[in-house]
Amino acid sequence: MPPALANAPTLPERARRIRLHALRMGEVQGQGYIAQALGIADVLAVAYFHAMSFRAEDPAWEGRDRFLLSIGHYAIALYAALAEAGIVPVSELDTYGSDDSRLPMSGMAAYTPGMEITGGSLGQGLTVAVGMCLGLKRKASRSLVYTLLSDGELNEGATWEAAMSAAHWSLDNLVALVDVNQMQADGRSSSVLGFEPLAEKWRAFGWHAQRVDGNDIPSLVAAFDAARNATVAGPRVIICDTRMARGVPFLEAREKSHFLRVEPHEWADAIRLVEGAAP
Ligand SMILES: Cc1ncc(C[n+]2csc(CCOP(=O)(O)OP(=O)(O)O)c2C)c(N)n1
Ligand SMILES: [Mg+2]
Repeated sequence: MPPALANAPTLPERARRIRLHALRMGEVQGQGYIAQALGIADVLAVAYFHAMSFRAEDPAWEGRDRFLLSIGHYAIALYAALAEAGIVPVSELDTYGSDDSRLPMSGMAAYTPGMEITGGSLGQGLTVAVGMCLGLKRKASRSLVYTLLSDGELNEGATWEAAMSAAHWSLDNLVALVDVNQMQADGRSSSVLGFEPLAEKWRAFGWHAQRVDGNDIPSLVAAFDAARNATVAGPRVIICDTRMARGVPFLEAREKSHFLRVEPHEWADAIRLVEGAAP
């Protein structure tokens, strides 16, 4: 291993820093999609610091793997990862959600380096990913397209239309990541519109499907490796069961976790808890 890599932060440390960046952004607004960011931090750490090829100094490098954030409201989580990756300056995170900021509350491709698509109108990320994968294949590119969608987006018909298309075109350069945090704006996912058995559904749609604990870094590493190296034809999906607000127990306990309001004095407590969890 080259010395630079030997000194690189571990994946748990990357995940911890992603959580801290997200909490600091959350504190700027006093509220927001912080539970999603804390829940998905381990997945983002493994995506950016184990699985994906990118150049921090050249985010539009043609040979990069793409990361498509379908769920625009998770932008706070992706900004945290982009900052940790050196694509967005950490000092800029303080501008999150402010007028004229490059970091709007919902992710927009035109504003932010490293933000590949404008998400937020839910259910579209996978459709865009399918088109992008087809285009990359035509160019004989070896890049992979990762796209993060939420369990709420499983309620969208377009998601399943895209899933069928990806299998039809045998898109083995596509890796969908589904954040199953069991929550949506209107309540628990299982009461809004049930989607189980989920891995079996994706398999029936022609996908190589794995289901893992999305807060367990070794399991995620194994799943990302298997998704890349699987010799089967067709698209891959990693279904990630995550816990909202992971790492901050008093926020994990909140029922209405889709959009958290956090009292001013609680931010420091939350940051202390994550800082104290140094691996
Ligand atoms: C097409 C569309 N319909 C509705 C919304 C409003 N909306 C914003 S977030 C959200 C919840 C979606 O579920 P999920 O992403 O699983 O929620 P979370 O896990 O973040 O609580 C909804 C319905 C939207 N952004 N786009
Ligand atoms: Mg959800």
